[in-house]
Amino acid sequence: MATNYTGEHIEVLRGLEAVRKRPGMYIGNTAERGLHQLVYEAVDNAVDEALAGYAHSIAVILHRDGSCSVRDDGRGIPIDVHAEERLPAVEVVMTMLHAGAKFGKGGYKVSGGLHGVGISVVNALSEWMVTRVKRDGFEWEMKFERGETVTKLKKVGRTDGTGTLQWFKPDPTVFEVSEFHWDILQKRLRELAFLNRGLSITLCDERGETPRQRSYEFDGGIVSFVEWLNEKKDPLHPILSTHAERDGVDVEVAMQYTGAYAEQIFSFANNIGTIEGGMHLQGFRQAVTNAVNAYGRKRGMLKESDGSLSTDDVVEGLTAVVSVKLGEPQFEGQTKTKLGNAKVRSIVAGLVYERLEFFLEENPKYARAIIEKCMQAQRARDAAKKARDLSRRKNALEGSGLPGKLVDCKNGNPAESELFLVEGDSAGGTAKGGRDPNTQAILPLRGKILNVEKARLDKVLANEEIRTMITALGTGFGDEFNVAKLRYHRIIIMTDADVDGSHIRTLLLTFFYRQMRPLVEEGHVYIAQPPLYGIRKGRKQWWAFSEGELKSIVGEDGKDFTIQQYKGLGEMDADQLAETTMEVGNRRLKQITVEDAVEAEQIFTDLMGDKVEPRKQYIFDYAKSVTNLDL
Ligand code: 0RA
Repeated sequence: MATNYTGEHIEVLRGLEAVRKRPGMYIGNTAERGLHQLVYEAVDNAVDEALAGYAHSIAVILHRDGSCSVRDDGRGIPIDVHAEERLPAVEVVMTMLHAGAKFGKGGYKVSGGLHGVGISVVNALSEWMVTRVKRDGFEWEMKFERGETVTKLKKVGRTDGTGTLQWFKPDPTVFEVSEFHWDILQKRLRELAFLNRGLSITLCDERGETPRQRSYEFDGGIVSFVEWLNEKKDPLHPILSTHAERDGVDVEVAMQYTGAYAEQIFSFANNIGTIEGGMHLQGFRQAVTNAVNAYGRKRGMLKESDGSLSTDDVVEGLTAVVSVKLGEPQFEGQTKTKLGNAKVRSIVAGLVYERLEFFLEENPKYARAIIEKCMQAQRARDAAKKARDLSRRKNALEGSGLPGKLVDCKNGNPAESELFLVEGDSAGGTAKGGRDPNTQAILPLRGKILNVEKARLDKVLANEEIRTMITALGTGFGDEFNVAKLRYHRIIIMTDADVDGSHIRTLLLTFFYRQMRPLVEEGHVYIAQPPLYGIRKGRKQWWAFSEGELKSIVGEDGKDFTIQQYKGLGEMDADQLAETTMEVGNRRLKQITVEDAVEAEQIFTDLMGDKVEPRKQYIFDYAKSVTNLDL
């Protein structure tokens, strides 16, 4: 890729007014996601400079005033005057939309954020922004407010170094939230460090009483990623990996089977998590299926009478990272996280088949363990299917009335109907008393039956309560799932704020994600948010949904307030539950996204995994901070 780049290659498209008018068009939304997108945009620019071979470390700092700075040690944004605009290149980059190398010819850019809109969008949506560039012997500085230049480019000192600092404070009149979350940023920065071998990324949070800092640098790249993902599992063999470029597509794959039941395959295109999959993932799955079947047949382990192993069978217990980088990625799908470039499929499939075939031939012992694992998955799947067929026939015989435990709503219109999945019969009773009988249905689920730790997902289906739920939803599940038959457009999980409650929530989310995925993709699944505290003073009453809210209500000393902590739904009466958690208009619901479900799946894997340690750790962490579980 060309690197002889100067300011002149930058194409200028439009001014920034458009961005402030419709921020959602550029960064997705103006809630939590959009706020963090600002950081990603700045970081992506720095990562591109690293991918081009010039930057080696990136430092992200969350400052006490709510601002964020991103520093890199690359070449520094060019400061020479752009011929057409008669402005320094850096000013063009900062104040004009789509000004950047990636849209022009001769640009070096491989990567780009999910929205890939450029740093000028960050500038437009920031109350203020400071850009400092070190290059050509000096440090230069510019300042902006809401995207407008307020201090022209000037020298602020001498330096031998090079690099760029982007320091911005998100505009509170644009964003509904203002706080950056450590967990969210830390996760993405760690991921970027895994995906870009050798790149050092540091996150520092200066906001709390004691600053916290984490640095990520992985010489193993995505091999380290798989190692990390499997830290708590029992691997069946050493990680195998491949890295090659074909036809302009750079492909990296690392994989390892474990004794777990879930598959954990993460795919990326140009550093973006392709949650919806796409051609690279298809190619990978196809190649693994073919290679495992071919080897099993050749060695006589897989007999003619066994049929073929399906893709689902061969990915059970497989942890893998598939990362491709290419010049002009086509992102498709609802959330633009599905890679559409058709040629990528055969490129990935070819490389993975070759590598896996070679590995199996070279390592007969590991190969045997893998084939046995996949055949076991095949047998379990067959057995589950038989059980399903049986229960379906039974249902047909008994007539398909709605389950007796369901307290249905009167309204027959799914678009206006809600189903509350409530933990326990007693909370179910309270919810029944507090509901709007017209639009709100209640289904109590008995907690102990849903013992996540022991429940392999196939077995979950054998569970009476889960089958009741499927009948109530009306959609069927798995291959026969049909979202058009959904009887309630909002499915609201309402559980206690304790370990059992979170187990049930995790199980349900994982189940929806695996067996009824469109429910999650189309935004039908929600989590109810009951208050954590009830507060009284005299005749006044408040509710607090977080520690922060509690503090802001009672102040620092909190004299004369009576504070009641709610641990379970059952501690509220029907009116209280209705007012705080169920009533449209008053309540807060969290809509579950595919990312939330993926996270739940990971927790589920930890909970039911072969190893006891992560389970203990989870319960321990959970006990420490109930409110931190962001599900
Ligand atoms: C265009 C050209 C050159 C560097 C960059 C952009 C650049 C942009 C960012 C954004 C954040 N950090 C960055 N570092 C570099 C190279 C110009 C040259 O020296 O030839």
